[in-house]
Amino acid sequence: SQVKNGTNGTMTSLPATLLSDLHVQYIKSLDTIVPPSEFALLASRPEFTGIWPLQKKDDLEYWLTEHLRVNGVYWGLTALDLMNNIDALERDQVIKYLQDCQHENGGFGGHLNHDPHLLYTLSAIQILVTYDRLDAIDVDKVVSYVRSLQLPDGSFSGDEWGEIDIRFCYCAISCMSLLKRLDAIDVPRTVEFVVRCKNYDGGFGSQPGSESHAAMVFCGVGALAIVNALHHVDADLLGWWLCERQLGNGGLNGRPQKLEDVCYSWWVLSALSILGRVHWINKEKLISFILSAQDTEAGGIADRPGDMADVFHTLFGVAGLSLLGYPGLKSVDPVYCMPKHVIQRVGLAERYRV
Ligand code: GRG
Ligand code: ZN
Repeated sequence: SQVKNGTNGTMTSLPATLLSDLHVQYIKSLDTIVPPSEFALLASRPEFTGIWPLQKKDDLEYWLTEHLRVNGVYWGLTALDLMNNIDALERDQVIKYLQDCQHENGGFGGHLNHDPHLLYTLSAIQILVTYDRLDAIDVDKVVSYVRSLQLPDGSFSGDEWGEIDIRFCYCAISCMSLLKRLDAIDVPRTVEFVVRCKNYDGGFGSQPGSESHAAMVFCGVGALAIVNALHHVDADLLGWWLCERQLGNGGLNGRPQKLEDVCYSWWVLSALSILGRVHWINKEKLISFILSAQDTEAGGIADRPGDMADVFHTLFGVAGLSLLGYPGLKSVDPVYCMPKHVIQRVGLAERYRV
């Protein structure tokens, strides 16, 4: 461990390595933990499947983020597989939970009895593909759900309420690609909309005319990569904007004048990786920054050193380290944000070229 002056003047110890075992325990600890006194009551509820995924139930945050459960399982499971511990979650319980989250219209809710949305539908498909269990659900229904959300200008709304942004184009394209059903949506029109979100700085915003933001850059570049349309990206211009996201402390921000955050290790680095320009940033400094955001006692990774860890930043920290070639981690696919061995198994690897 390195030793450094903390902001409050005390000496704090910074971890010099990835504490994988601790992070595996942290992710496992988010799964269930129902006290025996509550178990009988919970188990008697019709919606109970034995799993209350990925948040400790006694946290207030559990209830505030209840709509994010299916995403949480995807973040946790992917991080676990990259750390060679996919079996830390109960596969059959997760599959049953997802089945219970699928609606009659084919879409998935973020949790039991929650409305369907593209964000959760993609997470559910990612989990099922990772487990090689698409047979557990009605795939045709998912395809017709996603297809029903496409608008005449090629964009997608996230659900029936009609919020539109580039994230949902990515979700639809990734989802249909994983299901081998890109034929079911209008891909050329989707590409047209994504290209309209591109800015003079080479980046992408959430909608046409919106400021470039690294998470939207991932969505734009990822979507274009999947459908072999990367010729719409100026790799040098965008690569320059992306590498300018690195700050003096090694961390990356999501747009100019903003703070560093571990999740941009994914949004920025995945795009640089797709464009073949990871070497444009200082890898060693970014690795140190990610490692410094680990919780060395309870496990997990936070957005930045000293903040509370969560499963979202744990995935993006681990996935970022994987893109940086950190030892002992499985390779992650920069387009799908899934383990590369899974993307290879389904025959979708190396389809994209800059
Ligand atoms: C398969 C990895 C994967 C994703 C699916 C939903 C999605 C596709 C991508 C978008 C995810 C998203 C919106 C991430 C949030 C990024 C983020 C930290 C936004 C915060 O923005 P601000 O303005 O923070 O609050 P800054 O950093 O700009 O101060
Ligand atoms: Zn973040």
